[in-house]
Amino acid sequence: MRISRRRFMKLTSEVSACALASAFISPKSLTANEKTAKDKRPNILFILSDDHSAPYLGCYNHPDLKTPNLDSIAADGARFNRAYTTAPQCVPSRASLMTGRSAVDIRMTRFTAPLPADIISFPEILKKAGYYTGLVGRTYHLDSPYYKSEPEVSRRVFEKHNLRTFARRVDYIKDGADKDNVASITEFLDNVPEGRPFFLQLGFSDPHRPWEAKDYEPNPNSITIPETMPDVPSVRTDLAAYYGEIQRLDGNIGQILEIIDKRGLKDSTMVVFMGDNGAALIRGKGTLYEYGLNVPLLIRWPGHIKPSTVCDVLISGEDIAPTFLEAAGVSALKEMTGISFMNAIRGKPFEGHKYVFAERGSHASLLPTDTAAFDLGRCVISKRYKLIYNALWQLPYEPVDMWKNPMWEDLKRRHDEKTIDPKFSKVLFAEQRPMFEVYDLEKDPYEFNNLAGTSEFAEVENKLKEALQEWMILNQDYLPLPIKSR
Ligand SMILES: [Ca+2]
Repeated sequence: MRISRRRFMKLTSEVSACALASAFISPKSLTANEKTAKDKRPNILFILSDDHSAPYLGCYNHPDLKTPNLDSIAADGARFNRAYTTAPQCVPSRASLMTGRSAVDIRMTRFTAPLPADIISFPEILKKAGYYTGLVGRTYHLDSPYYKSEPEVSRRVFEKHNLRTFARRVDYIKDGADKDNVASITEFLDNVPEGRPFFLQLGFSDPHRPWEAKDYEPNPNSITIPETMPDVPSVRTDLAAYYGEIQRLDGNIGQILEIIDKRGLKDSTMVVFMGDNGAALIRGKGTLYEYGLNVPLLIRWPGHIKPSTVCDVLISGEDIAPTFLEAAGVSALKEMTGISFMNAIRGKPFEGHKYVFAERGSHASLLPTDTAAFDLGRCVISKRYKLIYNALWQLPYEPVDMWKNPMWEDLKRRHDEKTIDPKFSKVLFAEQRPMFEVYDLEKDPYEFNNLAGTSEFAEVENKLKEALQEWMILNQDYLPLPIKSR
């Protein structure tokens, strides 16, 4: 059985926060326990999963995934269908989440870069405003992600120049595995000084590869294969393993929500769940396609969001910081290019971005042996269309985090033997990629039909290139601009 992406994301008769101003619930209705104005500032719990594309949750109408806990966040609050990270990889995306700026602007396009000390992150602003702040669980990635396994020379440089900054930026830091998150959040909450609101970023490793949640996997033969992938046994096995990790994640999230609710913090806490970038599936993580950038974004904030709100506005990873700052009653920095989507959350009219942008750079601590390790690309997304600019168009596609992966090896073999649908051979195994790709996301949500260079869509392509040109100039981008001189 196949299912279209459109069906995954289809709006039902649920309320659109963007359209209905009447959906706004006055904060007055929830101030039964009226205290001082300062006390009304919400706690913010920001939960990040690792490598998670938007349709892969029950609440995005996925036909196979059972994710009741995450679905409950959407049911109690809002689900955003078009949230895009600013990069299809952990580090640059998380850097944007933390700073409200593009990874290019803040010099974070090399995966192992530490966030420069002069770049201010929003938790620092919250801390200054009186919040107790913490980073817990899956590493926040921004003191150099693999610091412990970095080569000795890098470690020496980090020490010599004092490049690890996050212990100074927040009150509480604790790296840990997913199984440790309950203990860590408990300790964090115990440490919150009385009378102060908290901000906590809680990271999960699931569903990052390797996929090992065997006990949570559905039967590979019974799952639905999306149109982005050939329906062959190796794909089924791989995808079922991905679903297993998501279903395990959901159980862990349930434990976290239970802690918040049992402590009586439900009404005073804005719970936000988001993927840090898309899934490590083919044409996912590491690419500027939808599966690389379009992530789940769910927000629960009782009394402020009408239950089962669904929102289709374009959201960028850059918008998280200014939105959290507005929720806390603090001004965003002028350097922040993200915009607060608090009006969308509250059901007020909200236009949002005309365009959102993303970049692809180096990956992990790898030498540039293929485009999984090193690729250079930019992308601009409008409400309907997307333009991808492959600066290393001469090189073929190689999926990220899939070295010696049995599924990918199987697809390569099938391509060589010509037993794979040619439409997959074309997009996965071409010797070179196009420099420009343009997709109509409404008609072609799986991005198979490249419209770049066609006369019919020349105006669309030019408009997108102009928007990207402007963004690249303003971000001091080091790549050649997409519109050349005569
Ligand atoms: Ca990630």
